[in-house]
Amino acid sequence: MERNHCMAIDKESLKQLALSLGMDMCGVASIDRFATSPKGNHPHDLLPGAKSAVVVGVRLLDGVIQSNFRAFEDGNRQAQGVYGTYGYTIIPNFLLTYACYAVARFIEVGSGEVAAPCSTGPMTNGAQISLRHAAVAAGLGAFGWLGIVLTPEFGPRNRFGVILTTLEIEPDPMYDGARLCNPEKCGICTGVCPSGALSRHGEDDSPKVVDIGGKRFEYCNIDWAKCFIVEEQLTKEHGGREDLVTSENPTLADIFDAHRRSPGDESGLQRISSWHCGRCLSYCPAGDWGQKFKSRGLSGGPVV
Ligand code: B12
Ligand code: SF4
Ligand code: SF4
Repeated sequence: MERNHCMAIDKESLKQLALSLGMDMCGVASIDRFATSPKGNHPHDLLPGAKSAVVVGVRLLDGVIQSNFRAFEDGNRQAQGVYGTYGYTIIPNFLLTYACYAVARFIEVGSGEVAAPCSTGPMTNGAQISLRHAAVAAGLGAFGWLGIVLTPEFGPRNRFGVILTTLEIEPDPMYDGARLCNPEKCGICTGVCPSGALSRHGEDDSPKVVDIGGKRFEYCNIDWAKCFIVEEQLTKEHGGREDLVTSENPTLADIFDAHRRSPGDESGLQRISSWHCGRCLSYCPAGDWGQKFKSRGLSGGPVV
């Protein structure tokens, strides 16, 4: 088959392709917006000469998020499997993976430039780039105190995928809308976290401060080991069958040791499923949470 390597890529067609594949958003960042990336996590560490990062995103359905409330508020633990499947492991992870591949293929076939789709999450082989920093760089939203990206429509209830390319695509503007998070007044994410993984605003003298495209963002300090314990049910207190972690102040080494000793899960696609929490994401009020969940009687509100 004859290859057409000379056509120019129309950005709108690229975005339409992403939307037609089940994406809810798509934005483009120029690589200069990653100037402050730590060594090893810069787009050029994955694709030397990359000029643009295309970021696609899917929202999580309200019906999927509310299954978490059935688990957290009604004690219906089976209900959370809906979130595991449709909000985490399978959809949206595979939707993003397919969309990243299709967008990369569209760029390569249409322009002759190189396009590298990145891993999107569980079961897709490693993490090459920070998807959350890329989503901010592409103008899709801004960091919330909880450490992930808020969009005006869906708050943190989104997932992202990234395609790096040597093709120069006109970047979208960075998010410049209304402030989405006010941690001085809110703090719900910190309050609902069952393991205290998220630092409290004002009580922590070193929040993470990042500069992306000349804009300053701030988010909490996250203790990843504490998050893993709940997400993966590594203790009885957090729903596990045994205490795979016993330390009061666990380190990531304790977590990896627990992974080695874990017998693994009997259902689902992950050997150790990591979708058992998501309280910070589920209860964050950004993205019309009150109207979507509280006023419909789907949640009684966060228990802080
Ligand atoms: C593994 C993983 C987890 C693990 C552990 C995370 C860890 N860091 O050890 C666990 C299971 C605990 C976890 C938890 C959650 N996760 Co998670 N996770 C990931 C995953 C797949 C890889 C993380 C990683 O290693 N990234 C690579 C490193 C390099 O990125 P980083 O940690 O963000 O970068 C750090 C530095 O290198 C530097 N940096 C890197 N690049 C750049 C660039 C610039 C410009 C700057 C300034 C700095 C910088 O800054 C960071 C701070 O140290 C990412 C997807 C991804 N590839 O990022 C999702 C991801 C971050 N998770 C996501 C989500 C939703 C969650 C949960 C809510 C899970 C849930 N149940 O729903 C919680 C959130 C907890 C919280 N409040 O943050 C989403 C966030 C979406 C969003 N709205 O922003 C992501 C982006 C997946 C996706 N496909 O969308 N997660
Ligand atoms: S996912 Fe759960 S354990 Fe992890 S930071 Fe959010 S609330 Fe805390
Ligand atoms: S729960 Fe509140 S403080 Fe936390 S990220 Fe959402 S809006 Fe910000």
